[in-house]
Amino acid sequence: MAQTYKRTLVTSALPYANGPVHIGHLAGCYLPSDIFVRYKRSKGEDVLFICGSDEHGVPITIKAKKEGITPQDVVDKYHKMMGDSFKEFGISFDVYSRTSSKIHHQTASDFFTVLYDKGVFTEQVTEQYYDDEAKQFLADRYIVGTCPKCTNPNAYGDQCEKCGSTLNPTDLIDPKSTLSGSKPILKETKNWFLPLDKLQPKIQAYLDQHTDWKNNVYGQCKSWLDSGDGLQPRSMTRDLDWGVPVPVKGAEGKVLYVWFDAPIGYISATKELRPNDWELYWKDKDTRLIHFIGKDNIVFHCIIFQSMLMEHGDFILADNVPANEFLNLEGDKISTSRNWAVWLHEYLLEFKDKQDVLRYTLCANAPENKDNDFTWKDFQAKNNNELVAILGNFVNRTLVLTHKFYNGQVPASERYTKEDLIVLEELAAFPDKIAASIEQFRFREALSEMMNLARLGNKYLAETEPWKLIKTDEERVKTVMNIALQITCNLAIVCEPFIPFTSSKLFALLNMPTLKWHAAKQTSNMAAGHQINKDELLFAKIEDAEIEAQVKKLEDSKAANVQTVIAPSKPETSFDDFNKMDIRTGTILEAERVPKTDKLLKLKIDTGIDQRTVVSGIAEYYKPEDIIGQQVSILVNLASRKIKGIESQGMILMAANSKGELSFIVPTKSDFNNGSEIK
Ligand code: B3M
Ligand code: ZN
Repeated sequence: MAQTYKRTLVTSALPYANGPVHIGHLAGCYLPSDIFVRYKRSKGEDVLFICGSDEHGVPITIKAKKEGITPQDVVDKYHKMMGDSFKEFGISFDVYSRTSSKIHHQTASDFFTVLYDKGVFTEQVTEQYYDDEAKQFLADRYIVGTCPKCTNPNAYGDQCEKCGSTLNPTDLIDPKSTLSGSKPILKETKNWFLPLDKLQPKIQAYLDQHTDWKNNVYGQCKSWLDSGDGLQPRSMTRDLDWGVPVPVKGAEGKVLYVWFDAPIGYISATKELRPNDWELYWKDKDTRLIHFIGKDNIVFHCIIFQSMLMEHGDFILADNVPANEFLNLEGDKISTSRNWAVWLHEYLLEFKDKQDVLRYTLCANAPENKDNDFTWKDFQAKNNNELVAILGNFVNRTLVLTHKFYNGQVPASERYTKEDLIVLEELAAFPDKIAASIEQFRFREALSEMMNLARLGNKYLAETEPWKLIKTDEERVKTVMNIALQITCNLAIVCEPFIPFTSSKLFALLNMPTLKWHAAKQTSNMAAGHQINKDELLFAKIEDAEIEAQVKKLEDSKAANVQTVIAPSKPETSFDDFNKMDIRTGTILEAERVPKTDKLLKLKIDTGIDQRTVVSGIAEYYKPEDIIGQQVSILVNLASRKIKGIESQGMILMAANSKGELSFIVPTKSDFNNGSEIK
């Protein structure tokens, strides 16, 4: 609501430290929050920008299990990796903390204790799913099943990612353990619940004060409150061993629910950053708290975390929670497991010093109100047709002409024409226009206004044609070039939140100190006589080959992910039946195609027992000349039979994958002579 604040605390969702950052994360919340904060700093406002790694929860332990390392190893690796790539990409967090830190454990633990002592939680013994093979309760992502709301068959125990519903494991239809794949059993356990049902009226009242939130956010919250039975109690503790221990007697072996501790991470990180005055940012009503998140985090931030803050009592509540929708990649949902993503650390290596091209493209295509798509073709077009052709072109022409006409010294403006005055007036109006869009979290609109300023510059040069005019009216050209330089300087100011690397390069080219936002309302920042530096191109064209290489990389990962179909198992067999088979190692001595067939090879095999002929259907995968000397496994006591008129005595054993490809099965150690038994 319209209120003036003394300071702003901006948080950006704490990413799980279980994998690297990809463009979906960036577009979802990190880039918009960075733009917002950079703009606030440029305005000279008191703002803190908080983030860190979310290091608890089942996503971490699942990853650790998969890689055969400890959860701590997982979070150490990805915390560093994510922190480094955010930094290199220019995401200007004031602090990038982590929830495994001591200060966080203490803060989260204390927070729980306050709510516990106030009697906020309801203590309940309930039946929860338990994996009897893995000897573990199945919380959150340890359990999957069919979503009762939208029938997505891969909903997690805490959330359906398809329809966004928050779930409890017992809501799932046909649940399965992701640890063993088995059907879980129910087992009693005690947990502490946040009674969201009882808190609903308070949450309702809070949301009623925030009808100004983005439609997608407000709408999702409303639908939670208005749905069927309204909000349901939610357990804030888990029977797991990775997380913040529940600080209550009788809760040994339990940890805080990751969505209880993670948002408290914003508070811990602020404490770490400002040990002496962090409370100002969390407890003073003159502070404006804003959470930037992705759409799958809406309910946790807008409802659960705000309820926690309300019940605690010492803290301010969020004034806004701008959430973006999802970014797709080349028309397909970004997926870590299918490697369908553009990974930030790879981008930074492959597109050295081109952070701003990605920042620009992601902002121009931000999924602000609906899901949106990133394509490499569009990335190239945004660079070549906008950054190079509009912004780069204007700046370059201005700098080159200044050197050519005045040896790089800013000329004095002489007399303004009516057209000049209009341009100057428009120039001075840009910062407020851009600011208004940023303040409303409309970053795409703000970015396109910024580019309109470069367009204005191009149009002005095209109309005044200083390169021609210099021959007939030198005095007039001085004014024109002075104005073009003022536009360039103001561009350096207003582009900073979006493309900060370009902004510093521009200030350096102009030989100017970094100017703040308010200066962009002036039209005389570049003083007459000021010497600028030698011109340099701001952006380089991106060639087709670079884009094709990226598209190919994605196609390769698609090919590598063709769903493997596992054949169902055959009916049981007895040991005696298996034992009747005599399988030996052998070596192919000769191989030739069986005439008039595509698949068959006639092989001569040394089995150790004898040398014999076998007809084998492997011709599509192996050329005769390549397999002479190849070791094989052969079933030697198979009744012989005639194939295409050839007596085949035995069968070569092959592994066959779901693509129908074949591979020999051989001992992996070298000294297994022909005739060794396989059993
Ligand atoms: N780690 C979810 C996510 O990465 C979660 C956000 C926590 S914000 C407090 O999508
Ligand atoms: Zn669903």
